[in-house]
Amino acid sequence: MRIDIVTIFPEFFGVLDVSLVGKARQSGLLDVRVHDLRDYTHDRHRTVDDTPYGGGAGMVMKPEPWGEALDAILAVADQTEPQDPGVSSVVIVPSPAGRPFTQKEARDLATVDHLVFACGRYEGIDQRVMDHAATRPGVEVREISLGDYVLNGGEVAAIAMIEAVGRLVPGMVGNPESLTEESHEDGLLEYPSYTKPSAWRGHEVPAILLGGNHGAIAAWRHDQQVERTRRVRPDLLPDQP
Ligand code: JEE
Repeated sequence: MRIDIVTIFPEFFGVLDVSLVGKARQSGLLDVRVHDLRDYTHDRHRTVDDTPYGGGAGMVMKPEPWGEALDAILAVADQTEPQDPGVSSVVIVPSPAGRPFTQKEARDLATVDHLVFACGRYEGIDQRVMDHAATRPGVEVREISLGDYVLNGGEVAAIAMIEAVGRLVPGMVGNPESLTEESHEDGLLEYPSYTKPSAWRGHEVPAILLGGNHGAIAAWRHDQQVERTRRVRPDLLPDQP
């Protein structure tokens, strides 16, 4: 999978050299490239923002640098076979006004060959950038929100999305069994986990887990899942009051 990231803060993405995503990059499974939006400006001050039409607070990202950056990055996608009608690139625009990012979205994005993350700052990106990109053959644009809270830009959201997608890319994870388990998800929160020692600072591991009765352990774990879900995420259970 190829991932291009456009941002005015390329240094945020240093974290992608680390851990699972870092290993996938070393193995060649993930090809991640970070682009500085200011490299696509032409003025002395490398300006990327301007005042909003219609007034209002803050600044908006100018369309021209974004247009040139996406022209360069999507030129690769344009070269794919004309008789291939499918989507070759998905442009993801992190936005507080996007549809919510979910595990389902992550699973879908993990099947795409080319992802482009367009990370905005200020009050966001001129809407015509997204509208124009969506007119390109083979390109789909998705405005996606990491969650219902306000960040200062799209970078942190993009990093979270790349980690969630990256671990699902086929051939990538160190532990395929943990992913099989996730795909059989029942929509409940996880049960609590314990490891050695069996007693620590006066807290005991639940006795059922030490007994080796695998049927009883499975039933206890399921019970814990239901109880925890009712307590902290009742919205996940069917038949809401
Ligand atoms: C991308 C700029 C900052 C702050 C106006 C008006 C928004 C933009 N889950 C998520 N939260 N925030 C983002 C996100 C934030 C971004 C950009 C993503 C680019 N910003 C910004 C304030 C506002 N506010 C009232 O409603 C809330 C706009 C994000 C994701 N993904």
